[in-house]
Amino acid sequence: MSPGSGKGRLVVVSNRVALPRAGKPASGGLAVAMRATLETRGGIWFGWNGRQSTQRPGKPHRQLAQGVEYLTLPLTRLDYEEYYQGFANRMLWPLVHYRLALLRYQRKNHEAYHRVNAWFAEHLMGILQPGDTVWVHDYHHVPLGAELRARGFQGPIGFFLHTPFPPLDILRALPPYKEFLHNFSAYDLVGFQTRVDEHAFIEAMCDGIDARRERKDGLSLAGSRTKIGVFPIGADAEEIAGQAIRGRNSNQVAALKASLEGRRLIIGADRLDYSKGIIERFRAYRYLLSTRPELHGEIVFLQIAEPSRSGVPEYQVLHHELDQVAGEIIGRFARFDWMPVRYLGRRIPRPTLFAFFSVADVGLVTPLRDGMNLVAKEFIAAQDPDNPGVLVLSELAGAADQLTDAVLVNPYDVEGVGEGIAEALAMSLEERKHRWRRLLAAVHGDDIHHWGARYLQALAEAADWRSAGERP
Ligand code: GDG
Repeated sequence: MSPGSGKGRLVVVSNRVALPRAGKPASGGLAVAMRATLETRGGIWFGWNGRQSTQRPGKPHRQLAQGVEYLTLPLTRLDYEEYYQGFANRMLWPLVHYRLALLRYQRKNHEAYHRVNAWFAEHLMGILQPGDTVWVHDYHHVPLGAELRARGFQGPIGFFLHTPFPPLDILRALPPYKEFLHNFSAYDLVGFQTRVDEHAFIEAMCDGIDARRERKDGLSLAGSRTKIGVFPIGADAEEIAGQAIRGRNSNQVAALKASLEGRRLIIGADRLDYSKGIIERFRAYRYLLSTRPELHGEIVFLQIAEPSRSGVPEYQVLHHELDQVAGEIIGRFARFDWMPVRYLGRRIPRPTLFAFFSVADVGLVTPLRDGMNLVAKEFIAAQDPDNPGVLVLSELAGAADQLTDAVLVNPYDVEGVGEGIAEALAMSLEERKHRWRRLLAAVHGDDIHHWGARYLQALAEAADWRSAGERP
């Protein structure tokens, strides 16, 4: 049996594992899709449990649910500080989002990145069996494939990057960028969200470390072959539509509508992250209010921003800036009977979120850079077909490749985003319906379940191609 055709177990590795909790459905599109794939095929989900410990445990914690094995490990305080906060959050995250001014590089953090990935590989080697397929997710684990190969694992290993991949000239800000790039040649398949990311990756591999192109979708380096592909991640469109319909009759939606008193609702929902362009969005809203007095008292902007990575200084600054700009808008425009902005600094339940999306007139998704952005797709999936809202979407989100019928804006152009919101508010019902139908078709075309199946099929083919290249 060739490595690619193995029908063995699937072993998913990601920074955070969505552990099943009794009676609770998986939250988040990726968690739902991974679980569904693992439950059908049988397999293991391996990764960090989100906690810190004083010592490294001897073996991962094991939990079984619906035929899936969840294996998780805590990080030591030092690994958490150096690998997770230091390298993943303060170096790789800003790097892949093109934010050079925010990079913080320290050699000890880079060493910790390799130390943690080597430690994960040690544990995985005790688990993996012939015929297994490994699927590694995201920038936290780029070296994992090479660590597994160095320990003798020969089965298929795929990698998928959820974030953008920056061009070589940006990547070179990472001092050991060559070593970083070399890691990718251990994988059979490297998947990206968009063509732009794929293109940047191929150029970086060829110009940065002399990889050679083979056919149109492959690279070879030092005798090993890696396939490259684009797999735009999707939302669970049907599930979201169902939750939105049920939620439209909920108490929360009734309370929200009553509080709006007939005013139109503009909504945004993001992790509080500088890549999401939230501050710039507030400035755009401020511009809108300052140039269109006729909208005063007529609209409300509801921003939901769940705090994220709050131990990282750059996120604390962001939090402070958001408080400031929201307060300033209220101070300048609010009337005793009208609040132009509502800002919720916490997470709300998914069904409530989708129900709120479904009654909103405008959805604002304006990241400065985003691998995909699932909120954009979820907003479309949640709309009421008889009265759909309008999506204002950053052209710098991966989702803009598929959602071309949204009102596309450049998030750096504060006035342009303000004009985009005005255009969305003025759009006729006929035009809204027309655009929404096309957008919904695009969201269905890249459904999350389809995404997982497509990636794994391509991984099996890539593994066959790689092993064919290894024959004498
Ligand atoms: C990375 C990439 C890529 C948001 N507020 C609440 C809430 N959310 C949910 C959304 C959505 C998820 O969080 C955010 O997904 P994104 O795709 O926007 O972004 P990242 O977390 O940065 O994820 C990104 C993604 O990976 C997948 O490949 O699209 O580009 O950066 O599902 O609905 N959920 C709840 N309450 C909230 O208040 N329950």
